[in-house]
Amino acid sequence: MRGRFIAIEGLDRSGKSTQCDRLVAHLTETTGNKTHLFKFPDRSTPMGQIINQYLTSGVALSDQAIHLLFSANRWERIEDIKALLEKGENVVLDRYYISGIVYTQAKGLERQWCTNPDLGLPVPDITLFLTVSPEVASQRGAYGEERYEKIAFQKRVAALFHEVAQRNCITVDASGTEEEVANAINQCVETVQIGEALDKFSGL
Ligand code: T5A
Ligand code: NA
Repeated sequence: MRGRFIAIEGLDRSGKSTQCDRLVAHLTETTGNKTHLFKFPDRSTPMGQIINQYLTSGVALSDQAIHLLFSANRWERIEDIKALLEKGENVVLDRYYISGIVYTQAKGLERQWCTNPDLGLPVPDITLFLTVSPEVASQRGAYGEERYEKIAFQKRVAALFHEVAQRNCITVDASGTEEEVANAINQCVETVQIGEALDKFSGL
């Protein structure tokens, strides 16, 4: 049987990375299978390094160009992810194509244009959307250092995320303690049904 494939989405500083680490530990323990974490953007690849420069040091790229790089950065890791799942190992994703679509759409580009480059990516068994108000997120450590960490922009992203999440995600309140959020996530993950074949992403 193939491994579990779980994505965690949310706003900047909603606690995704903290919860992904906890979920990896939880799945390793409860399923007895190896569990791997992939974080998007993956800043370690050559494309990821350009993305990192764009996010952190004001390198100029058109909205279209950076969007396609974010998508290509997912495609460049996807064969590795599929191979692990087929071996029966679990994969947790820290952001995936929903982030890709809503952050660019929040800049004013069309939903369909934003979706096209990610069509065909494998769909997770479950996507959890961590919700926290942009005001609460902005109180958390090191906020405001990266390009998109501005409250007005985050509010546009949040509105789009909430709309998309109704059909594509299970929403988890992430304003509680780390422990409370982790317990809520673990409960959601226990109910997941795993089909044999991975669906291909065909739109939100
Ligand atoms: N982006 C990304 C796109 O535009 N298109 C794309 O296709 C993709 C994939 C960087 C940016 O790129 C954009 C979105 C982003 O703007 P990123 O590297 O994932 O993406 O950056 P962030 O989302 O900002 O990731 P962060 O690591 O900054 O935030 P996390 O992972 O949500 O939060 P985390 O766990 O690191 O926690 C942040 C702080 O809060 C504390 C932690 O200790 C930490 O200090 N914290 C809590 N505090 C109180 N209560 C809790 N429950 C807490 N949980 C964590
Ligand atoms: Na950030």
